[in-house]
Amino acid sequence: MSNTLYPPNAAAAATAHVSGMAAYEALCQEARTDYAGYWARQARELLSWKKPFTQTLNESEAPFFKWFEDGTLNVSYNCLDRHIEAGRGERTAIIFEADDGAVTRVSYQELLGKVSQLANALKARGVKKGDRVVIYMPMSVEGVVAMQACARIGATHSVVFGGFSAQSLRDRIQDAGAVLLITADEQVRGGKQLPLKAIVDEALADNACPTLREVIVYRRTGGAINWVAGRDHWLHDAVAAQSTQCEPEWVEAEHPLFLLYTSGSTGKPKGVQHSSGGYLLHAALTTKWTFDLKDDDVFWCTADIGWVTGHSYITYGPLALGGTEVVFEGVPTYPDAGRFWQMIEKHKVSIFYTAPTAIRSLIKAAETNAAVHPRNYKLDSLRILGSVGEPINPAAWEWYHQHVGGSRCPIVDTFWQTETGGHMITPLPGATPLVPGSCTLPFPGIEAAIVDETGNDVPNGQGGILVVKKPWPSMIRTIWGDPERFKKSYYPSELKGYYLAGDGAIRDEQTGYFTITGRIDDVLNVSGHRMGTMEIESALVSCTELVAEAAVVGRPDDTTGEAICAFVVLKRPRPSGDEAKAIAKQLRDHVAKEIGPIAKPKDIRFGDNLPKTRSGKIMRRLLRAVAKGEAVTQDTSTLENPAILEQLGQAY
Ligand code: 6R9
Repeated sequence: MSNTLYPPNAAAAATAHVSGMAAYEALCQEARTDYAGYWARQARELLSWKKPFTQTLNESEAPFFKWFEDGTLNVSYNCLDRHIEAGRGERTAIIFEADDGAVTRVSYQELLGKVSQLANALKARGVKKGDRVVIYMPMSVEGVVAMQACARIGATHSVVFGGFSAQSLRDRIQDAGAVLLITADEQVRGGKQLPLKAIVDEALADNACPTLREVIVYRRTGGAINWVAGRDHWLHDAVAAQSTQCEPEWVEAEHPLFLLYTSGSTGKPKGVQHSSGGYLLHAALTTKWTFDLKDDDVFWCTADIGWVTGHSYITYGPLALGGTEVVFEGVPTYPDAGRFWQMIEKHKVSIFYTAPTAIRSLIKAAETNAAVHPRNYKLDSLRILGSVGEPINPAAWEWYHQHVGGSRCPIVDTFWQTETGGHMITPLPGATPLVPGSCTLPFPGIEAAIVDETGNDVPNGQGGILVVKKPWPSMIRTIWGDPERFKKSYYPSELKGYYLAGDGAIRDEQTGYFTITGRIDDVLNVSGHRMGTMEIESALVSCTELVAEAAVVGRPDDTTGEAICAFVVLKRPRPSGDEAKAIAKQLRDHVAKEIGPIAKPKDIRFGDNLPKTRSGKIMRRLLRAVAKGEAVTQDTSTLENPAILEQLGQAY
């Protein structure tokens, strides 16, 4: 954390939804005084309920908390119909920019028509409230429509990121017990056409997913694909005869809106289950306060809908508020690394939300190619910048602030997780003085704290475990099909009933500001993507013809935040030189096939065995030092075979 303090711009702060620290404090105070009352007020003011709730929070089955339990609503009604009923149907909901730069604008009225047609098509195919639908789509209007259509009929969606492999997709379809899948023929990224349908075919091969009845395919490129008659249907055919009206399914507030699989400390990804009412409330409230979204804003969140950020800040939050947002199909570096800046200029984006890893790679690009430096673009439409997914280092923060934000835009460094549904610790742009590298203070109503292993508060200035002391509306409800794992992972008995985030943090002695110090479990954060070390280890050892044993750790990386480093013992003699390179490539390809390209280890190191204690435990701390290229200062006297340290020094 740096020491520079950036107070909010007074003129801009004056008109903010939360204007000034006193207003922030007052909200926090309201929540402290009457916790349930505070959240009930927000839920009544921000959401439209079919049947108003009378019970705000039910803690009787803690940690399975229930919010707004006896109320009913529909998420898609809240995101679409109510804006049209208020006479705002002609407003642009989505400005879609394709990989090749083609732009499509979709109004709220048009979006509702598309969502209703697909919702009707799903119903016609027998999809019912509570059924699970997997969405494996490119960044597209149709991807958002697919999610909203599920919400409209009360089907629970589970979006799988388009970069995941057939194996990962299959695991998720099976775990969710999905009945239908929505995909595209191909996706287009960086000028390349990449398969989606072919991966779906592979995932479904050999009747691997018996619950899945049908596949709906959006024609994005028209590329050649395989077709299973009876199972596969074109999206345009499925919706052609459907009405643009569809009565929303009014669901209970606790009805599962979606499952989203994420990595934990064990090998198997977990299906994080979110609610309808509580989730939507926080997605909307954080979009309003953290981004200060107003009618004349153009909001752009660069995340993919396959991650939670795309759920809360593309599909749900901005639409719940009737905002106008950019949805982008492509990548930040195509046709060149000026793409983001060019798009901000073109669409007059006023709120821009991206990940530190993107910023760091664009800094690098601008350093080597002056033509893609943000100073070449007209970025004066910007008024607020955001960061998410990993800690933003002060140097990247300063560059983002100066060169993208013209030293006038506050940066909201938003700390949150798939499990939290929305922002937990974040500055509010019209209130909070900023410190580069710190996510500053909890969102009003979020009781974040730092404790020791027994759940006792630690003083400011002393690091500890990040917890949330009280339940909040958008929290994870359970892990799909595994309530025990939910309790064990997030509410371990020694933590006094606090939610365990899995991150370490420290609060500044003077300001009380939070800085996240990184995961305290075996989860890595590579380019803002969460991955379990065990997940990658299982993928490596599943290459049974080659691998005897594998251990995976993270090491710091200038661009991606963390990089994956794998230590591998082969079933054959330890290779070196070109042979080692070839085997390393084979292993990377294997991991890409098992999980997806994002999980490919950057470094692979081969040893005759792994460093273990005499009791057989892999010495991970030592491996982390080796991965960093640090001298091993740790006591290695308990090492069974000290000679391997030298072998592991070589990375391929
Ligand atoms: C939204 C999202 C969650 C993990 C989280 C933490 C890291 C996210 C951060 C941050 C520091 C921030 N993280 N935002 N660390 N500062 N502003 O990223 O969800 O994919 O579940 O990852 O990401 O380690 O625990 P998810």
